[in-house]
Amino acid sequence: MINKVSVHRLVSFKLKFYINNAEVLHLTDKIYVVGHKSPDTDSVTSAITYANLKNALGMKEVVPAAAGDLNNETKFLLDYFKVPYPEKLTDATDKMLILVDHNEMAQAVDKLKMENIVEVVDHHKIGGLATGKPIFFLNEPVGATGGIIANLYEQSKVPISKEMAGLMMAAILSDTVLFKSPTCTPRDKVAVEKLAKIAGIDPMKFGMDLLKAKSDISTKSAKDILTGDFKKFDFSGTKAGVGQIEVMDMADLAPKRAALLDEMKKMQAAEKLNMVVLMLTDVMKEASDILFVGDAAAAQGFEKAFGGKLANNSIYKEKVLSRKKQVIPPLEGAFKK
Ligand SMILES: [Mn+2]
Repeated sequence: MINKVSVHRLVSFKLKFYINNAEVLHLTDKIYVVGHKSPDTDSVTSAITYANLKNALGMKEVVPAAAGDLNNETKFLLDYFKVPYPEKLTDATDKMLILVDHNEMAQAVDKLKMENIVEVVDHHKIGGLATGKPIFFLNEPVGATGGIIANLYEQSKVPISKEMAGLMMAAILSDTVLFKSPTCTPRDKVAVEKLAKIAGIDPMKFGMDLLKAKSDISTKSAKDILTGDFKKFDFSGTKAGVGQIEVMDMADLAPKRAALLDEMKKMQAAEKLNMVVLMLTDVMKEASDILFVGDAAAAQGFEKAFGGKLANNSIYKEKVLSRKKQVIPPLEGAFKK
């Protein structure tokens, strides 16, 4: 009988076969699980929890990594559960990778070759990946990769430890902004309920602590804020970078606004982008002030995307919290040729 568990075992077996295969013997014997650059909590915890699952399934060569420095929220979380920080991986030369929480090469670790991707577990739009061989590719439209991985534990009949439950729960709370984001699905709420029981934690109370850690910008420079959660996109040839900072009170960001626009201009020039966008998201008011810096054609597309006129380098949008669901799709639509 082929059930989900045996499919998963088969995948693990297949992976082992690839490792033993002569054509990949020159590569490192490790397989890194890694999320996107400018790693957020879901990216980092998905790497840790998925590597832990693989280890439990006997694949000891799988190790977690982070594609950059950890943010304050992730550090708070890992410290709370006394889980060690994963190693930093910024160069994928000759390395085999399992991608979690992203599937676009523009967001992946530098120098990654598509043929060295052995698996993908994600919850984003599919962005142009092409592999030479069949790989395990699991992408579901839910609020966080953490919930997908929790399901994989269940399907594989691997017990979830208190620590791993806490990490996956936090990933869902963080990515869905405490269930407020339109990306949140009923499955995310069910998963948090289950995981919170295992972790022995009040999820909403802990979620507020996570938010506080995330929105603590007191020690952050304008550059830190811009690059802390920044992703690159290609909208029909228009090269864009879209960052986001979530705070509990937008007023905290007002004194840094000029410096942020300055950093965005520098970034646009240095990275040769047509535009740089930064969402200043107030999670309590559930609104975003969307800052824009870019060329004239990009400005036109930006205004079309959000149905407004740029004033003082931004358009303010009520009820906009999600880059993935409320900012990237309209931008993609506006630039479509
Ligand atoms: Mn995510």
